[in-house]
Amino acid sequence: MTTLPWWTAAVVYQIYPRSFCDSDGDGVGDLPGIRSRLDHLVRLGVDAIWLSPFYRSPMKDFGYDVSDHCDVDPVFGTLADIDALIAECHAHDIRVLVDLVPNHTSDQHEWFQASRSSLDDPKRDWYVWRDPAPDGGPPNNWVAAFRPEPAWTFDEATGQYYLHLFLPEQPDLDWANPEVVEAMHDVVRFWLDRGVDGFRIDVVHGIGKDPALADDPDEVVGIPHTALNDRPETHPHLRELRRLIDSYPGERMMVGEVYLLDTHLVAPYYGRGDELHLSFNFPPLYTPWDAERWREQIETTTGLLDPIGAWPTWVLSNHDNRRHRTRYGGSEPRARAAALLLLGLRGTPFLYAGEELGLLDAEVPPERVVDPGGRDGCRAPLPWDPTHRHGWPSEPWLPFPPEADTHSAADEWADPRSTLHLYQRSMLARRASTALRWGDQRLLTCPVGVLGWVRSHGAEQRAVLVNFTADPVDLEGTEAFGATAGWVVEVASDGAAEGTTFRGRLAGDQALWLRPR
Ligand code: TEU
Repeated sequence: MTTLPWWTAAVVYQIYPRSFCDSDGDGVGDLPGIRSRLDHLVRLGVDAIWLSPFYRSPMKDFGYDVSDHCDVDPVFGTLADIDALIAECHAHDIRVLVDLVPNHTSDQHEWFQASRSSLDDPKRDWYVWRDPAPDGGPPNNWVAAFRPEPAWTFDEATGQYYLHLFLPEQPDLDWANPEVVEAMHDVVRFWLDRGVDGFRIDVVHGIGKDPALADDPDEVVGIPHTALNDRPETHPHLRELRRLIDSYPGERMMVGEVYLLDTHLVAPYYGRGDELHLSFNFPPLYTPWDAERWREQIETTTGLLDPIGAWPTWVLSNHDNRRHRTRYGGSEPRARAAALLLLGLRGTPFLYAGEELGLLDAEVPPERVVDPGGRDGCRAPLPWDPTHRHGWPSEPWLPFPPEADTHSAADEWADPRSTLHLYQRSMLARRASTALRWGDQRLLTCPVGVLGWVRSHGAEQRAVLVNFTADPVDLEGTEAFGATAGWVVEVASDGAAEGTTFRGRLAGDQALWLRPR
Protein backbone atom coordinates (compact mmCIF):
# COMPACT_ATOMS: atom_id res chain seq x y z
CA MET A 1 0.00 0.00 0.00
CA THR A 2 1.11 3.54 -0.74
CA THR A 3 2.39 5.43 2.20
CA LEU A 4 2.30 9.12 1.58
CA PRO A 5 3.11 11.68 4.27
CA TRP A 6 0.41 12.09 6.91
CA TRP A 7 -0.44 15.60 5.75
CA THR A 8 -1.64 14.37 2.36
CA ALA A 9 -4.35 12.31 4.03
CA ALA A 10 -5.16 14.63 6.93
CA VAL A 11 -8.18 16.76 7.61
CA VAL A 12 -6.79 19.83 9.38
CA TYR A 13 -8.97 21.80 11.79
CA GLN A 14 -8.13 25.45 12.44
CA ILE A 15 -8.65 26.75 15.96
CA TYR A 16 -8.75 30.47 16.65
CA PRO A 17 -7.86 30.22 20.35
CA ARG A 18 -9.66 33.39 21.46
CA SER A 19 -12.98 32.05 20.24
CA PHE A 20 -12.86 28.34 20.94
CA CYS A 21 -13.35 27.70 24.64
CA ASP A 22 -12.70 29.78 27.76
CA SER A 23 -11.54 27.91 30.87
CA ASP A 24 -10.96 30.80 33.27
CA GLY A 25 -13.90 33.15 32.75
CA ASP A 26 -12.12 36.17 31.26
CA GLY A 27 -14.27 36.03 28.12
CA VAL A 28 -11.35 34.92 25.94
CA GLY A 29 -10.71 31.33 24.88
CA ASP A 30 -7.46 29.73 26.02
CA LEU A 31 -5.22 26.66 25.76
CA PRO A 32 -6.72 24.76 28.73
CA GLY A 33 -10.12 25.46 27.13
CA ILE A 34 -8.98 23.78 23.92
CA ARG A 35 -7.68 20.82 25.91
CA SER A 36 -11.04 20.49 27.67
CA ARG A 37 -12.79 20.13 24.29
CA LEU A 38 -10.47 17.63 22.66
CA ASP A 39 -13.19 14.98 22.92
CA HIS A 40 -15.18 17.03 20.37
CA LEU A 41 -12.28 16.90 17.90
CA VAL A 42 -11.52 13.23 18.52
CA ARG A 43 -15.15 12.31 17.96
CA LEU A 44 -15.37 14.49 14.87
CA GLY A 45 -12.31 12.71 13.47
CA VAL A 46 -9.82 15.48 12.75
CA ASP A 47 -6.25 14.38 12.03
CA ALA A 48 -4.53 17.63 12.91
CA ILE A 49 -5.22 21.01 14.43
CA TRP A 50 -3.70 24.33 13.44
CA LEU A 51 -3.62 26.84 16.27
CA SER A 52 -3.74 30.51 15.33
CA PRO A 53 -1.17 32.49 17.38
CA PHE A 54 -1.18 32.10 21.16
CA TYR A 55 2.20 33.86 21.67
CA ARG A 56 2.84 36.95 23.74
CA SER A 57 1.23 39.83 21.95
CA PRO A 58 -0.21 43.30 22.54
CA MET A 59 -3.16 41.96 20.47
CA LYS A 60 -3.39 44.85 18.02
CA ASP A 61 -3.96 42.15 15.40
CA PHE A 62 -5.13 39.56 17.94
CA GLY A 63 -1.89 37.64 18.12
CA TYR A 64 -0.53 38.18 14.61
CA ASP A 65 1.55 40.92 16.24
CA VAL A 66 3.98 38.74 18.17
CA SER A 67 6.12 40.29 20.91
CA ASP A 68 7.73 37.00 22.03
CA HIS A 69 7.67 33.99 19.70
CA CYS A 70 8.81 31.62 22.42
CA ASP A 71 6.28 32.32 25.13
CA VAL A 72 2.52 31.98 25.57
CA ASP A 73 0.45 35.10 26.15
CA PRO A 74 -0.99 35.02 29.68
CA VAL A 75 -4.51 35.42 28.27
CA PHE A 76 -4.08 31.99 26.60
CA GLY A 77 -2.11 30.23 29.38
CA THR A 78 1.48 29.15 29.86
CA LEU A 79 4.17 27.11 28.13
CA ALA A 80 3.13 24.23 30.41
CA ASP A 81 -0.38 24.52 28.94
CA ILE A 82 0.84 24.25 25.36
CA ASP A 83 3.08 21.31 26.29
CA ALA A 84 0.08 19.59 27.86
CA LEU A 85 -2.10 20.32 24.84
CA ILE A 86 0.50 18.95 22.41
CA ALA A 87 0.95 15.82 24.55
CA GLU A 88 -2.76 15.19 24.81
CA CYS A 89 -3.33 15.73 21.09
CA HIS A 90 -0.53 13.28 20.33
CA ALA A 91 -2.04 10.76 22.74
CA HIS A 92 -5.14 10.91 20.52
CA ASP A 93 -3.13 10.73 17.27
CA ILE A 94 -3.93 14.35 16.47
CA ARG A 95 -1.02 16.34 15.02
CA VAL A 96 -0.44 19.93 16.05
CA LEU A 97 0.48 22.79 13.73
CA VAL A 98 1.30 26.17 15.18
CA ASP A 99 1.22 29.52 13.44
CA LEU A 100 4.59 31.01 12.55
CA VAL A 101 4.53 34.75 11.81
CA PRO A 102 7.86 35.47 10.10
CA ASN A 103 7.04 38.56 8.03
CA HIS A 104 6.65 41.01 10.88
CA THR A 105 6.68 41.29 14.65
CA SER A 106 4.90 43.48 17.13
CA ASP A 107 6.40 46.93 17.59
CA GLN A 108 6.70 45.85 21.23
CA HIS A 109 9.02 42.96 20.38
CA GLU A 110 12.45 43.52 21.96
CA TRP A 111 13.99 43.24 18.48
CA PHE A 112 12.03 46.25 17.23
CA GLN A 113 12.50 48.15 20.48
CA ALA A 114 16.24 47.82 19.94
CA SER A 115 15.97 48.53 16.22
CA ARG A 116 14.13 51.79 16.66
CA SER A 117 16.35 52.96 19.53
CA SER A 118 19.13 54.40 17.32
CA LEU A 119 20.52 54.50 13.80
CA ASP A 120 23.49 52.38 14.82
CA ASP A 121 21.84 49.83 17.04
CA PRO A 122 23.04 46.31 16.10
CA LYS A 123 19.40 45.39 15.33
CA ARG A 124 18.71 48.54 13.27
CA ASP A 125 18.74 46.57 10.02
CA TRP A 126 16.63 43.71 11.33
CA TYR A 127 13.73 45.83 10.06
CA VAL A 128 13.29 47.89 6.90
CA TRP A 129 14.24 51.50 7.62
CA ARG A 130 14.56 54.14 4.91
CA ASP A 131 15.06 57.86 4.65
CA PRO A 132 12.05 59.93 3.62
CA ALA A 133 11.47 60.60 -0.07
CA PRO A 134 12.80 64.01 -1.23
CA ASP A 135 9.38 65.55 -0.47
CA GLY A 136 9.52 64.12 3.08
CA GLY A 137 6.88 61.49 2.29
CA PRO A 138 7.14 57.69 2.47
CA PRO A 139 9.98 55.96 0.55
CA ASN A 140 7.59 54.33 -1.94
CA ASN A 141 3.88 53.98 -2.80
CA TRP A 142 3.21 50.65 -1.08
CA VAL A 143 -0.15 50.43 0.66
CA ALA A 144 -0.70 48.63 3.98
CA ALA A 145 -3.43 46.06 4.61
CA PHE A 146 -6.66 46.89 6.50
CA ARG A 147 -6.70 50.62 5.69
CA PRO A 148 -5.73 52.33 2.46
CA GLU A 149 -2.74 54.02 4.05
CA PRO A 150 1.00 53.99 3.30
CA ALA A 151 2.90 50.90 4.41
CA TRP A 152 5.40 53.24 6.07
CA THR A 153 5.44 55.06 9.39
CA PHE A 154 7.81 57.89 10.19
CA ASP A 155 9.71 57.53 13.45
CA GLU A 156 10.59 60.94 14.90
CA ALA A 157 13.33 59.57 17.14
CA THR A 158 15.64 58.62 14.27
CA GLY A 159 14.11 60.54 11.37
CA GLN A 160 13.43 57.51 9.16
CA TYR A 161 10.42 55.55 7.98
CA TYR A 162 9.92 51.84 8.77
CA LEU A 163 8.00 49.42 6.57
CA HIS A 164 4.84 47.61 7.73
CA LEU A 165 2.68 45.68 5.26
CA PHE A 166 0.03 45.47 8.00
CA LEU A 167 -0.53 47.77 11.01
CA PRO A 168 2.06 50.36 12.08
CA GLU A 169 2.30 48.16 15.18
CA GLN A 170 3.50 45.29 12.93
CA PRO A 171 6.89 46.34 11.49
CA ASP A 172 8.25 44.07 8.73
CA LEU A 173 11.41 42.12 9.44
CA ASP A 174 14.18 42.33 6.85
CA TRP A 175 14.82 38.77 5.67
CA ALA A 176 17.74 40.02 3.55
CA ASN A 177 19.59 40.18 6.87
CA PRO A 178 21.06 36.73 7.72
CA GLU A 179 20.70 37.46 11.45
CA VAL A 180 16.94 37.71 11.00
CA VAL A 181 16.88 34.39 9.15
CA GLU A 182 18.90 32.76 11.91
CA ALA A 183 16.66 34.22 14.62
CA MET A 184 13.56 32.90 12.87
CA HIS A 185 15.19 29.49 12.43
CA ASP A 186 15.77 29.49 16.18
CA VAL A 187 12.04 30.08 16.66
CA VAL A 188 11.29 27.16 14.33
CA ARG A 189 13.69 24.92 16.28
CA PHE A 190 12.17 26.04 19.58
CA TRP A 191 8.73 24.75 18.54
CA LEU A 192 9.95 21.65 16.73
CA ASP A 193 11.93 20.74 19.85
CA ARG A 194 8.74 21.18 21.88
CA GLY A 195 7.10 18.58 19.67
CA VAL A 196 4.90 20.42 17.18
CA ASP A 197 4.28 18.63 13.88
CA GLY A 198 4.63 21.73 11.77
CA PHE A 199 3.68 25.28 11.01
CA ARG A 200 1.09 27.30 9.23
CA ILE A 201 3.24 30.17 8.00
CA ASP A 202 1.63 33.56 7.94
CA VAL A 203 2.01 35.69 4.74
CA VAL A 204 5.02 33.58 3.79
CA HIS A 205 5.11 35.06 0.28
CA GLY A 206 5.89 38.41 1.92
CA ILE A 207 9.26 37.67 3.45
CA GLY A 208 11.44 38.37 0.40
CA LYS A 209 11.22 42.02 -0.67
CA ASP A 210 12.40 43.89 -3.72
CA PRO A 211 15.81 45.24 -2.59
CA ALA A 212 15.12 48.39 -4.63
CA LEU A 213 11.72 48.84 -2.95
CA ALA A 214 10.34 49.95 -6.33
CA ASP A 215 6.88 51.52 -6.48
CA ASP A 216 3.92 49.25 -7.19
CA PRO A 217 2.65 49.85 -10.74
CA ASP A 218 -0.06 52.49 -11.19
CA GLU A 219 -2.73 50.02 -12.27
CA VAL A 220 -2.64 48.26 -8.86
CA VAL A 221 -2.26 51.31 -6.66
CA GLY A 222 -4.61 50.96 -3.71
CA ILE A 223 -4.23 47.18 -3.53
CA PRO A 224 -2.37 46.27 -0.32
CA HIS A 225 1.23 45.43 -1.17
CA THR A 226 0.90 42.12 0.71
CA ALA A 227 -1.37 40.82 -2.06
CA LEU A 228 1.25 41.79 -4.69
CA ASN A 229 4.58 40.90 -3.11
CA ASP A 230 5.86 37.94 -5.15
CA ARG A 231 9.64 37.93 -5.19
CA PRO A 232 12.41 35.53 -6.18
CA GLU A 233 14.18 36.45 -2.92
CA THR A 234 11.57 34.45 -0.96
CA HIS A 235 12.33 31.07 -2.54
CA PRO A 236 15.84 30.47 -1.12
CA HIS A 237 14.39 31.22 2.32
CA LEU A 238 11.72 28.60 1.77
CA ARG A 239 14.32 26.03 0.70
CA GLU A 240 16.29 26.71 3.89
CA LEU A 241 13.18 26.41 6.02
CA ARG A 242 12.31 23.17 4.22
CA ARG A 243 15.75 21.72 4.94
CA LEU A 244 15.50 22.71 8.58
CA ILE A 245 12.02 21.24 9.04
CA ASP A 246 12.83 18.06 7.11
CA SER A 247 15.93 17.53 9.25
CA TYR A 248 13.63 16.68 12.15
CA PRO A 249 12.23 13.15 12.46
CA GLY A 250 8.54 12.40 12.13
CA GLU A 251 7.37 14.13 8.95
CA ARG A 252 7.22 17.69 10.25
CA MET A 253 5.77 20.08 7.70
CA MET A 254 4.80 23.62 6.77
CA VAL A 255 1.71 24.95 5.07
CA GLY A 256 2.22 28.45 3.76
CA GLU A 257 -0.31 31.21 3.61
CA VAL A 258 0.47 32.42 0.10
CA TYR A 259 -2.01 35.25 -0.17
CA LEU A 260 -1.61 35.81 -3.91
CA LEU A 261 -5.02 35.57 -5.51
CA ASP A 262 -3.98 33.65 -8.62
CA THR A 263 -3.13 29.94 -8.50
CA HIS A 264 -0.49 30.46 -11.23
CA LEU A 265 1.40 32.60 -8.73
CA VAL A 266 0.85 30.18 -5.83
CA ALA A 267 2.17 27.01 -7.51
CA PRO A 268 5.86 28.09 -7.58
CA TYR A 269 5.88 28.25 -3.78
CA TYR A 270 6.00 24.44 -3.72
CA GLY A 271 9.35 24.73 -5.51
CA ARG A 272 10.56 21.40 -6.90
CA GLY A 273 9.28 19.58 -3.87
CA ASP A 274 11.88 21.54 -1.88
CA GLU A 275 9.91 24.57 -0.67
CA LEU A 276 6.45 24.54 1.00
CA HIS A 277 5.04 21.07 1.75
CA LEU A 278 1.59 22.59 1.25
CA SER A 279 0.27 25.97 0.27
CA PHE A 280 -3.08 27.57 0.78
CA ASN A 281 -4.74 28.58 -2.47
CA PHE A 282 -7.40 31.23 -1.94
CA PRO A 283 -8.98 31.76 -5.37
CA PRO A 284 -11.50 28.93 -4.74
CA LEU A 285 -12.43 30.51 -1.40
CA TYR A 286 -13.29 33.70 -3.28
CA THR A 287 -15.29 31.83 -5.92
CA PRO A 288 -19.08 32.11 -5.70
CA TRP A 289 -21.25 28.99 -5.34
CA ASP A 290 -21.49 28.28 -9.05
CA ALA A 291 -20.75 24.96 -10.77
CA GLU A 292 -18.98 26.43 -13.81
CA ARG A 293 -16.80 28.74 -11.75
CA TRP A 294 -15.87 25.88 -9.42
CA ARG A 295 -15.07 23.63 -12.36
CA GLU A 296 -12.59 26.27 -13.56
CA GLN A 297 -11.02 26.48 -10.10
CA ILE A 298 -10.66 22.71 -9.84
CA GLU A 299 -9.22 22.39 -13.34
CA THR A 300 -6.82 25.28 -12.82
CA THR A 301 -5.63 23.98 -9.47
CA THR A 302 -5.05 20.38 -10.50
CA GLY A 303 -3.77 21.47 -13.91
CA LEU A 304 -1.04 23.54 -12.26
CA LEU A 305 -0.20 21.37 -9.26
CA ASP A 306 -0.43 17.78 -10.51
CA PRO A 307 2.30 18.17 -13.17
CA ILE A 308 4.78 19.50 -10.61
CA GLY A 309 3.91 16.82 -8.05
CA ALA A 310 2.49 19.40 -5.64
CA TRP A 311 -0.32 18.35 -3.31
CA PRO A 312 -3.33 20.72 -3.32
CA THR A 313 -5.15 22.17 -0.33
CA TRP A 314 -8.77 23.27 -0.13
CA VAL A 315 -10.33 25.69 2.33
CA LEU A 316 -13.71 27.40 2.48
CA SER A 317 -13.54 29.27 5.78
CA ASN A 318 -10.95 30.80 8.09
CA HIS A 319 -10.49 33.61 10.60
CA ASP A 320 -9.96 36.25 7.87
CA ASN A 321 -13.07 35.75 5.74
CA ARG A 322 -16.80 35.49 6.13
CA ARG A 323 -17.77 31.86 6.71
CA HIS A 324 -18.78 29.97 3.60
CA ARG A 325 -22.34 29.46 4.80
CA THR A 326 -22.64 33.24 5.12
CA ARG A 327 -21.03 33.82 1.73
CA TYR A 328 -23.22 31.26 0.00
CA GLY A 329 -26.41 33.08 0.99
CA GLY A 330 -26.91 31.66 4.47
CA SER A 331 -28.41 28.37 3.34
CA GLU A 332 -27.42 25.49 5.59
CA PRO A 333 -28.27 22.78 3.00
CA ARG A 334 -25.91 24.53 0.60
CA ALA A 335 -23.17 24.80 3.22
CA ARG A 336 -23.58 21.06 3.82
CA ALA A 337 -23.23 20.34 0.10
CA ALA A 338 -20.08 22.49 0.21
CA ALA A 339 -18.71 20.25 2.98
CA LEU A 340 -18.89 17.22 0.66
CA LEU A 341 -17.24 19.27 -2.08
CA LEU A 342 -14.40 20.31 0.25
CA LEU A 343 -13.85 16.85 1.73
CA GLY A 344 -14.28 15.09 -1.63
CA LEU A 345 -11.63 16.96 -3.62
CA ARG A 346 -8.12 15.61 -4.15
CA GLY A 347 -5.96 17.47 -1.64
CA THR A 348 -5.75 18.35 2.01
CA PRO A 349 -8.91 20.01 3.36
CA PHE A 350 -8.73 22.68 6.05
CA LEU A 351 -11.77 23.16 8.28
CA TYR A 352 -12.33 26.26 10.39
CA ALA A 353 -13.71 25.66 13.89
CA GLY A 354 -17.46 26.07 13.85
CA GLU A 355 -18.06 25.13 10.23
CA GLU A 356 -18.81 21.61 11.44
CA LEU A 357 -21.68 23.17 13.42
CA GLY A 358 -22.97 24.96 10.32
CA LEU A 359 -22.32 28.34 11.91
CA LEU A 360 -23.00 31.69 10.30
CA ASP A 361 -20.99 34.83 10.97
CA ALA A 362 -22.06 36.89 13.96
CA GLU A 363 -23.60 40.24 13.23
CA VAL A 364 -21.28 42.43 15.23
CA PRO A 365 -22.69 45.86 16.11
CA PRO A 366 -20.29 48.72 15.28
CA GLU A 367 -19.53 49.40 18.95
CA ARG A 368 -18.32 45.83 19.40
CA VAL A 369 -16.10 45.69 16.30
CA VAL A 370 -12.53 45.24 17.53
CA ASP A 371 -10.57 43.91 14.53
CA PRO A 372 -8.68 46.50 12.45
CA GLY A 373 -9.62 44.43 9.38
CA GLY A 374 -13.33 44.16 10.33
CA ARG A 375 -13.12 40.35 10.37
CA ASP A 376 -15.01 40.02 13.66
CA GLY A 377 -18.06 38.15 12.36
CA CYS A 378 -16.23 34.90 11.55
CA ARG A 379 -14.39 35.06 14.87
CA ALA A 380 -17.54 34.76 17.00
CA PRO A 381 -17.25 32.38 19.97
CA LEU A 382 -18.22 28.73 19.48
CA PRO A 383 -21.47 27.74 21.20
CA TRP A 384 -20.92 24.54 23.19
CA ASP A 385 -24.34 24.00 24.73
CA PRO A 386 -27.84 25.48 24.63
CA THR A 387 -27.53 27.31 27.99
CA HIS A 388 -27.58 31.08 28.42
CA ARG A 389 -23.86 31.57 27.63
CA HIS A 390 -23.36 28.40 25.64
CA GLY A 391 -20.68 26.98 27.91
CA TRP A 392 -18.77 30.26 28.23
CA PRO A 393 -18.31 31.16 31.93
CA SER A 394 -18.74 34.90 31.25
CA GLU A 395 -19.72 37.17 28.39
CA PRO A 396 -17.27 36.38 25.55
CA TRP A 397 -15.18 38.99 23.76
CA LEU A 398 -17.48 38.91 20.70
CA PRO A 399 -21.20 38.21 20.37
CA PHE A 400 -22.37 34.67 19.56
CA PRO A 401 -23.32 33.80 16.01
CA PRO A 402 -26.99 33.60 15.00
CA GLU A 403 -28.72 30.27 15.78
CA ALA A 404 -26.35 29.64 18.70
CA ASP A 405 -29.43 28.36 20.55
CA THR A 406 -29.92 25.53 18.07
CA HIS A 407 -26.42 24.98 16.63
CA SER A 408 -24.33 24.36 19.74
CA ALA A 409 -22.03 21.34 19.74
CA ALA A 410 -24.29 19.62 22.31
CA ASP A 411 -27.40 20.20 20.15
CA GLU A 412 -25.65 18.94 17.07
CA TRP A 413 -24.22 15.83 18.69
CA ALA A 414 -27.72 15.03 19.93
CA ASP A 415 -29.24 15.18 16.45
CA PRO A 416 -28.08 12.52 13.98
CA ARG A 417 -29.33 14.69 11.08
CA SER A 418 -27.13 17.64 12.08
CA THR A 419 -24.34 19.23 10.09
CA LEU A 420 -21.91 17.98 12.74
CA HIS A 421 -22.94 14.38 12.11
CA LEU A 422 -22.56 14.97 8.37
CA TYR A 423 -18.96 16.12 8.88
CA GLN A 424 -18.29 13.16 11.16
CA ARG A 425 -19.78 10.64 8.69
CA SER A 426 -17.94 12.04 5.73
CA MET A 427 -14.62 12.23 7.58
CA LEU A 428 -15.04 8.61 8.65
CA ALA A 429 -15.79 7.61 5.06
CA ARG A 430 -12.77 9.58 3.88
CA ARG A 431 -10.50 7.89 6.40
CA ALA A 432 -11.71 4.50 5.25
CA SER A 433 -11.17 5.14 1.54
CA THR A 434 -7.80 5.41 -0.21
CA ALA A 435 -9.68 6.73 -3.24
CA LEU A 436 -10.99 9.70 -1.25
CA ARG A 437 -7.67 10.34 0.46
CA TRP A 438 -5.22 9.87 -2.36
CA GLY A 439 -7.12 8.94 -5.51
CA ASP A 440 -6.82 10.56 -8.90
CA GLN A 441 -9.64 12.87 -9.83
CA ARG A 442 -11.48 12.81 -13.14
CA LEU A 443 -14.19 15.37 -13.79
CA LEU A 444 -17.37 13.99 -15.36
CA THR A 445 -19.70 15.64 -17.82
CA CYS A 446 -22.79 16.72 -15.89
CA PRO A 447 -25.93 18.76 -16.50
CA VAL A 448 -25.65 22.53 -16.09
CA GLY A 449 -25.36 23.48 -12.41
CA VAL A 450 -23.85 20.15 -11.34
CA LEU A 451 -20.24 19.11 -10.82
CA GLY A 452 -19.15 15.52 -10.57
CA TRP A 453 -15.89 13.63 -10.43
CA VAL A 454 -14.56 10.15 -9.84
CA ARG A 455 -11.69 9.50 -7.47
CA SER A 456 -9.70 6.30 -8.13
CA HIS A 457 -6.87 4.65 -6.29
CA GLY A 458 -5.98 1.23 -7.65
CA ALA A 459 -9.24 -0.65 -7.88
CA GLU A 460 -10.96 1.56 -5.35
CA GLN A 461 -13.35 4.25 -6.57
CA ARG A 462 -15.64 6.90 -5.20
CA ALA A 463 -17.75 9.49 -6.99
CA VAL A 464 -18.66 12.98 -5.80
CA LEU A 465 -21.71 14.81 -7.21
CA VAL A 466 -22.59 18.35 -6.21
CA ASN A 467 -25.76 20.16 -7.22
CA PHE A 468 -24.96 23.88 -7.03
CA THR A 469 -28.57 24.82 -7.82
CA ALA A 470 -31.61 24.91 -5.55
CA ASP A 471 -33.60 22.75 -7.99
CA PRO A 472 -33.57 18.97 -8.40
CA VAL A 473 -31.49 17.73 -11.34
CA ASP A 474 -31.84 14.52 -13.32
CA LEU A 475 -28.53 12.95 -14.37
CA GLU A 476 -29.91 10.17 -16.53
CA GLY A 477 -28.24 9.96 -19.91
CA THR A 478 -25.15 11.92 -18.80
CA GLU A 479 -21.58 10.68 -18.42
CA ALA A 480 -21.93 11.19 -14.68
CA PHE A 481 -24.80 8.70 -14.50
CA GLY A 482 -23.10 6.27 -16.89
CA ALA A 483 -20.00 6.22 -14.69
CA THR A 484 -21.95 5.55 -11.51
CA ALA A 485 -24.80 3.30 -12.64
CA GLY A 486 -25.71 0.91 -9.84
CA TRP A 487 -23.49 2.70 -7.31
CA VAL A 488 -24.60 3.18 -3.71
CA VAL A 489 -25.07 6.47 -1.85
CA GLU A 490 -22.38 6.43 0.82
CA VAL A 491 -22.90 9.96 2.19
CA ALA A 492 -25.66 12.43 1.30
CA SER A 493 -25.34 16.08 2.36
CA ASP A 494 -28.97 16.00 3.52
CA GLY A 495 -28.65 12.50 4.94
CA ALA A 496 -31.28 11.16 2.53
CA ALA A 497 -31.25 7.55 1.29
CA GLU A 498 -27.70 6.71 2.40
CA GLY A 499 -26.99 3.04 1.72
CA THR A 500 -29.45 2.82 -1.19
CA THR A 501 -28.76 2.58 -4.92
CA PHE A 502 -28.25 5.94 -6.66
CA ARG A 503 -31.19 6.55 -9.02
CA GLY A 504 -29.70 9.42 -11.03
CA ARG A 505 -31.44 12.29 -9.29
CA LEU A 506 -29.95 15.02 -7.10
CA ALA A 507 -32.20 17.08 -4.85
CA GLY A 508 -31.71 20.88 -4.86
CA ASP A 509 -28.60 21.94 -2.89
CA GLN A 510 -27.63 18.30 -2.49
CA ALA A 511 -24.22 16.65 -2.76
CA LEU A 512 -23.57 12.90 -2.72
CA TRP A 513 -20.66 10.58 -2.30
CA LEU A 514 -21.18 7.30 -4.17
CA ARG A 515 -19.31 4.01 -4.04
CA PRO A 516 -19.49 1.02 -6.35
CA ARG A 517 -21.73 -1.72 -5.00
O1 TEU B 1 -3.37 37.30 6.70
C1 TEU B 1 -2.74 37.84 5.57
C2 TEU B 1 -3.60 38.63 4.70
O2 TEU B 1 -3.14 39.01 3.65
C3 TEU B 1 -4.99 38.93 5.20
O3 TEU B 1 -4.85 39.66 6.35
C4 TEU B 1 -5.82 39.69 4.25
O4 TEU B 1 -5.13 40.81 3.80
C5 TEU B 1 -7.06 40.19 4.95
O5 TEU B 1 -7.50 39.23 5.86
C6 TEU B 1 -8.15 40.43 3.95
O6 TEU B 1 -9.31 40.70 4.69
C7 TEU B 1 -2.59 36.87 7.75
C8 TEU B 1 -3.47 36.43 8.89
O7 TEU B 1 -4.24 35.34 8.49
C9 TEU B 1 -4.29 37.60 9.36
O8 TEU B 1 -5.18 37.25 10.38
C10 TEU B 1 -3.33 38.67 9.85
O9 TEU B 1 -4.07 39.82 10.17
C11 TEU B 1 -2.28 39.02 8.81
O10 TEU B 1 -1.69 37.87 8.20
C12 TEU B 1 -1.15 39.78 9.44
O11 TEU B 1 -0.38 38.92 10.22
